[in-house]
Amino acid sequence: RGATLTQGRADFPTGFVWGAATASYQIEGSVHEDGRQPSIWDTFSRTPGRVAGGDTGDVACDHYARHADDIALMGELGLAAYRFSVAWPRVRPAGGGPVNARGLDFYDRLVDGLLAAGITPYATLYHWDLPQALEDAGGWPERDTAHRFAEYAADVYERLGDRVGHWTTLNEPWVAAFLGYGNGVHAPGRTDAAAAFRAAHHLMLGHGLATRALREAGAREISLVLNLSPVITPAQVDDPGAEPSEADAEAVARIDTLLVRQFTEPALRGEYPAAFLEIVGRNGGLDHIRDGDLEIINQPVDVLGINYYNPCVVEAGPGLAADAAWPGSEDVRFCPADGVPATAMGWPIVPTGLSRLLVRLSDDYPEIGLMITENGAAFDDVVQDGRVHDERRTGYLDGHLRAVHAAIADGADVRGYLVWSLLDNFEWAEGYRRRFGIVHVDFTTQRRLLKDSALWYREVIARNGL
Ligand code: PNW
Repeated sequence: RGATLTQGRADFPTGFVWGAATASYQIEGSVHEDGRQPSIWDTFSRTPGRVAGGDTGDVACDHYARHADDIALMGELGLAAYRFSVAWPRVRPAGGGPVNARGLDFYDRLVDGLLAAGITPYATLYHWDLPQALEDAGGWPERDTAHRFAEYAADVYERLGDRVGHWTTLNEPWVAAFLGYGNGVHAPGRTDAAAAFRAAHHLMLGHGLATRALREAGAREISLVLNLSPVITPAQVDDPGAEPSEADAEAVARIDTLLVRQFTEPALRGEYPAAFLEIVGRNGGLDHIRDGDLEIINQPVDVLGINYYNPCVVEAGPGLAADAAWPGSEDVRFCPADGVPATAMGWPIVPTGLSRLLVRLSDDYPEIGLMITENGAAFDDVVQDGRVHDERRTGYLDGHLRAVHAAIADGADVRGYLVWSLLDNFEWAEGYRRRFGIVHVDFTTQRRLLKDSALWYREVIARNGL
């Protein structure tokens, strides 16, 4: 089965879900409003040198105050679905401790507004804004954080569960653990491989505990969202069928184990790969993985959410010994993808990587539904006479939708596609200089402007295809 990408018309299945995604700290602003307390991203972004330009999420897209206008914008685009995240530090400002009803009121208004506009809400419970109080108590490397997460998840479900049917526990536990605690590029900025492995396990334990709590409370659909990339060799960028050498195949398998199977195997099969346990054993030990944890992590979930931006290109050879995002991979070299264009993030544009990934996941985990919960690109957009001619973004989205279409034709059960992102926003360590939106935001005036890619996406949605 070799997914090939087509041009011309491509009709998507009836009921395919079209939408867009955002995350709380990246768009809301109003960080002191209605009882919210700091998250690790408030602390991190206020620490000089951590975020490009010294940017913070203090104002961001001012979505907290402007959500009604933003919902109107979504209506104009014809979105069927909107994926947002709930800010834990609004709901339980101290992490544990009392529930802050005023924080939940905001999501109440948001959900009611979405439903009134005919847009289905997809709620994510953790998109990286851990309450600072919990980090002060040790953060995700501490087991208690997983229990606090499940309590908070139950609070949110209790308030919104009568109107929200689609729930995601975690967004990208790999990034939260290995950029947050491994290489320190993200909050809380710690650099400790052992802490990163502990964080990853406790994130997954939190996923399992929260899934169990939500299910018992009656949640209809529960998903886990992972940042997944096919891991390929340089030769496979151009020729997906190229045979890797034995040494390269070993490098590929190692990175795949750390990026993909570290999460999919416990969540969907109830076990950690042996090769993974061996790496953890050499990086701080296995004591934090207790009997019974894997049963908790392996709760049935309905959908696997996939955030895809680019493939991971590696070969055997002296690698990034200094980068604690990849413990145990000092003999793996991360390679540029030569000969293909890149986005403003420097991420190579390889749409066939998405079809390869989707077909592989549906081969390995045939029982789980798939959803593209993020896909998109940053480019250096310019406003010209009231327009943003972002044809490269449109090209990126078109190419990746063709990859989704090809994977569906190959039998992958892909149920929907959510663009990252609805709005230009706070792009984590990159601040506001990287624009992923299909809607342009002027961060001085807060004016929104539909980019050409948004106008194009509106047409795609209207005709359910390309
Ligand atoms: C995802 N990496 O982040 C997040 O879910 C979004 O919040 C974010 O804005 C978007 O993708 C674009 O970056 C990632 O270094 C950040 O591998 C970094 C990586 C992957 C995903």
